[in-house]
Amino acid sequence: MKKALITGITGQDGSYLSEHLLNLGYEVHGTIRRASSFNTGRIDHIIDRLHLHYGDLMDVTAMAQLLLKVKPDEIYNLAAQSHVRVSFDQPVYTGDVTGLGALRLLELVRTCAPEARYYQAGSSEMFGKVLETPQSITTPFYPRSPYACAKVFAHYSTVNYREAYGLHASNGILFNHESPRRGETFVTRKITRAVGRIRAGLQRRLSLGNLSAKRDWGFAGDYVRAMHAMLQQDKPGDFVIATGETWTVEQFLGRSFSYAGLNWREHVDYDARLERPTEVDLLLGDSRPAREKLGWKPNWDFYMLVDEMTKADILLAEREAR
Ligand code: NAP
Ligand code: F7E
Repeated sequence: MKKALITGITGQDGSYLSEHLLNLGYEVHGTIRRASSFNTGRIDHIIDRLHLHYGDLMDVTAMAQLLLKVKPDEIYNLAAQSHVRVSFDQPVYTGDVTGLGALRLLELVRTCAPEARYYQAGSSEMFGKVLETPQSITTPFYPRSPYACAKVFAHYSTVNYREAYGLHASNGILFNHESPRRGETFVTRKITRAVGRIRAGLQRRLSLGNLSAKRDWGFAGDYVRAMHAMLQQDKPGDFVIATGETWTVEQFLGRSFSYAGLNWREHVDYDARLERPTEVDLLLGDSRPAREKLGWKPNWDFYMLVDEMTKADILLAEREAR
């Protein structure tokens, strides 16, 4: 039985990746952080089948002990301070966890588990102020936030450890991917949560920032399949994972509100504090190499994504209202 170790198992992607690996027959280990309140909500439904360990990318000693104890065949580094807006408020912390955290882990893989295959959770935010459209694996990076700068550092550290030490280390450059388990401060979930609550009479207004930003939004459940597929390749490599379609925040907003029979213009306020000092205006990914080499393709399109997220949040708000 293959063993996988997932950092960030309590996050959106960690939960879907755990399900996928369990279905494939893996023994799944993951790191969790001690918090003053429960933080395993996304994995509670499978928690009896998981092996959870306290761990933090800031804590080299604990991570080293974990690698030596678990001896994973595959390591998925999903842990990060992953919020772009927050990274402007906590730039050094974000650099430490999201950038240096990956390097710390790579160094531990090199010394404690050199045979393990390593996946680095890269991001389309690295393309930032895009230098070409669509963005592909050969598009130069132009990061626009401390988060994106940290991810660029993690990306090149992964490439360097592959080339310098022969690690089987791969970067997935994933475009935005969402789900009913998405964190509630990311724009898609913030919108669908508000739609559910407005419809249930629990909320009246929704404050948003820039509505004209364009994103290539996919479904997280589809994207974790690509992470696993990368580590099954004989040779490690870097892949862009995207749907190949781009939509504005306003289009997401319009679709979600109309799904619930509401008009967004009657409920949404503009709040300048939600703008970023430097914005990423347009993301659109070219994932053809992943489709050809990994046999990967997304099953959900934009409309399905918005509708499923909205439906789930309508049900959640109805439960809250009761
Ligand atoms: P997420 O929901 O924010 O989850 C982040 C995970 O990292 C959580 O489990 C969190 O633990 C953990 N974490 C944070 N700081 C940590 C630390 N110092 N040590 C150990 N664990 C720590 O993110 P996601 O959406 O699942 O994304 C997964 C990864 O893909 C992230 O690296 C993200 O930057 C990257 N990414 C995401 C997208 C996307 O659209 N979702 C696109 C491209 C790349 P707690 O639960 O304890 O906070
Ligand atoms: O913003 C605009 C905002 O925070 C999307 C992370 O998973 O994907 C995510 O980063 C857009 C931006 O995602 C609000 O200005 C307007 O243009 O949902 P987001 P993100 O910044 O694209 C990438 C690929 C990652 O790697 C990251 O980890 O929406 N926007 N009004 C807003 N955004 C938020 N959060 N809140 C608003 O009220």
